[in-house]
Amino acid sequence: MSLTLAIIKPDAVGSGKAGKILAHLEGAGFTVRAMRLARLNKAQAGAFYAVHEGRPFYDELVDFMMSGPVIPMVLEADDAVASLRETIGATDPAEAADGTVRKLYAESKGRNAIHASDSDENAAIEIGFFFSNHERLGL
Ligand code: IDP
Ligand code: MG
Repeated sequence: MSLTLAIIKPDAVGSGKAGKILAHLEGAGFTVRAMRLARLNKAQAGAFYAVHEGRPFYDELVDFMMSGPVIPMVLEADDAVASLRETIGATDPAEAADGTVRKLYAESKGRNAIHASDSDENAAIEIGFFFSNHERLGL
């Protein structure tokens, strides 16, 4: 078993889809090991997505991620990072496979309902970003 970080993004929380997305993730076999509701400020949203700094969509992405509450969660599964990427689908919902979270619930490439870590290394960093007590939680 391994861990990854998901974030239900402000578009999905704001439109009342968080519960359906959580049920979808549980139905896909993920176990929720930690979860909270957070409100990111500009510095936090900018730091979380620092890898994208300089890209044309960076400012829009930071503004979007601080536009409303988000729900970060630690998910556990076999090969959690790759499994979650498959479960959420492609970045752009127009290109996401049928039955994926983004195909079902995302509005657009920018407002795409959910974040998922892209490597074990980044999962560890991103879990630490939201769950500073993750060692105490046994994660
Ligand atoms: P990912 O979330 O599928 O890993 P990344 O390429 O890491 O996709 O991009 C991070 C986030 O930035 C995306 O989830 C999306 O919200 C936003 N984003 C990426 N590309 C674009 C774009 O071309 N236009 C608008 N927003 C984008
Ligand atoms: Mg990414």
